[in-house]
Amino acid sequence: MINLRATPANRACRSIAIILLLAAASSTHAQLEGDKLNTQPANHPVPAIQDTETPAQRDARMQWWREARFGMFIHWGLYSIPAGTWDGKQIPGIGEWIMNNASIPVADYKALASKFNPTAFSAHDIVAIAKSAGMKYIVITAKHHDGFAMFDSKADPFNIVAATPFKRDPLRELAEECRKQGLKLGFYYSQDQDWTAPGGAAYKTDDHQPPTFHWDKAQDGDFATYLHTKAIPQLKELLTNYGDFPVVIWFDTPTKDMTPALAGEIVTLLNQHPNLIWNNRLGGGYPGDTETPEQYIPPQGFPGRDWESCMTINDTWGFKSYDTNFKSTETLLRNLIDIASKGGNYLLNVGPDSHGVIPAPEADRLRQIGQWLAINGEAIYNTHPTLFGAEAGSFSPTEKDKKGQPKFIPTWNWRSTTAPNKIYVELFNWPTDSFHLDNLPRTVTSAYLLADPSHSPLKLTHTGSALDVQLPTEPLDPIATVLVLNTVHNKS
Ligand code: FHN
Repeated sequence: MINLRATPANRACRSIAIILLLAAASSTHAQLEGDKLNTQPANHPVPAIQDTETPAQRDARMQWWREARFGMFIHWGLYSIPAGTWDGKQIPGIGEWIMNNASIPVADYKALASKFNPTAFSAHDIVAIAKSAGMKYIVITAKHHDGFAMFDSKADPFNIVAATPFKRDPLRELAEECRKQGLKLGFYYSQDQDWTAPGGAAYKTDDHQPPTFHWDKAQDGDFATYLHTKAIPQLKELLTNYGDFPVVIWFDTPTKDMTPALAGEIVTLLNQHPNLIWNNRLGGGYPGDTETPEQYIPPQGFPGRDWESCMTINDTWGFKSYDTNFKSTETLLRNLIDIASKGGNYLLNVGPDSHGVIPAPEADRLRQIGQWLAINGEAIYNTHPTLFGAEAGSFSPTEKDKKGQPKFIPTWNWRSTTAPNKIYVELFNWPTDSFHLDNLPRTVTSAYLLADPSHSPLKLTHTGSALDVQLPTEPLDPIATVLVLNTVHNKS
C-alpha cells in the first residue's frame, strides 16, 4: 500500500488516483488488490535463477518457505523517533513515510541519526516473540525508503553503526539470535526509492513535482550512480556479511528508473546466492519468486505461484505513537488460517519503537496466536490448500471492486487445509449440531478434534458422497477449533 497524505477531505479522491496511478505504473510495485499476475515471458538481459532452474530445483529452494507459512515483518528505522509527529503536527499516512509526507529536508531527517539510541533493543527478545508466535522467519528493513541503513555499512556512512550513538548492528544480533532460536532471517531492502541519497528515486506523490518527485535539491542526482555507489554495494554487504543469512531479500517499490538492464545488474549479484528467495518487487520485469499481495488476502490465492500476504497489525508499518487501531487476535488468526487454506504465507508486521521494543499490544496478540498454533500448528505448517473452495466466499453478482470486477465477499464459517492423509477443517462458527460436508474429495475413515488431547473419535454419518460429523456442544477454542478428518488419499 503506497502512502499518500490522507486528510479526511481528500482521502477518497486520492485513493482512486493512487489506485489508477499504481495500476498504470507497475503491477509489481505494491501488488494492490485486483492486480494481474506478471505473465511477461522471460526475456531478461541477465537470466535469473527462476529462468534457469528446473521445477525440482525450485521446489527444493522454496521448500522451507512453503512449510513455514508464518513470518514476522519488522519495519524499524529512524522514523520510529518522530513516530508520526513532526514539528508538533501529527502527519497523516504510514509512519515510515514521514520524511516524504512532511517533506522533511534531507539534512533535518539525517540529523535524527544522532538521536537514535535504542538501548532497549534485544535481538533475543524479538526473536523470542516471533518464536512464541509460531513464526518461522523474520524479514527486517535493512534499509527503507529513507535511505538509513540499519546495519554496519562501509558503502555508505548513513547507517546505524557509523551515524548513531548506538553503534550496534541489529541485523548481526538478530542473525545470531535467529541461529540460536532456530528461525530464518531475511532482509527488506528499498533498492529503488532512497530519499537521502543523491539520485535515489522518490515515488510519485501529489505533494511533490515531476519528474523526480524530490522535495530537496540534495536528493537530485543520477539513479544509475546511486545504484552503483550505494544500493548494489549495500546489497553485496547484506548478502556476504551475515553468514547463512539472509534467506530472503525483500525488494520494494520499483519505479521506471529500474530498467531491465539495471535490474539485471542486481540479478547478477543475486545469482551468486543460489538458495536465496526474492520477491516480485525488484522491477525491470523480473517476477522473482513470490507474489506479494499487500494488506489483503487474494480470494483464491495465486495458483501456480508462491505468495505471501504482508499485513500490518494496526494501520502503519513503522511505529506511530498514536496508531492504536490494532486488529483483534481473532482477525489476525483467521487471516493466517485463510491464507494457509489458499496456499500462501502470512508476513505479519511489527513496528518497534525508538527504544527498539515491539509495542505491547502487538507482542500480546502474537503470543496469543502462538498459543493457538502450539496446539493446532499441524493444521497450518507444511499443509496444502483446501480441496473444497466455496467455503471462502463468493463473487458478488452485483457489487464491484475498485477495478470494476465482481467483488469477492468472504464468508467466515470455516476454512480447510490438507495433508497427504488428512483434511483439516478450521471451524470459526460452531455448528449447532453436526458439521456437514458435501462432495467429499477423499474417503474419510475417522475424525477427531486436534485440541482434544485424547483425540476421541467423533461419530461419522456417510450419505453418498456427503458426510456429517457429530461435534460436542461447545467449541474447544473460541476463535478456531480444528476438526481432523483422517482420509484415504484416493481422489486427489
Ligand atoms: O512504501 C512501502 C511501505 O512503506 C511498506 O514498506 C510496504 C510493505 O510492503 N511496502 C511499500 C508500499 O507498497
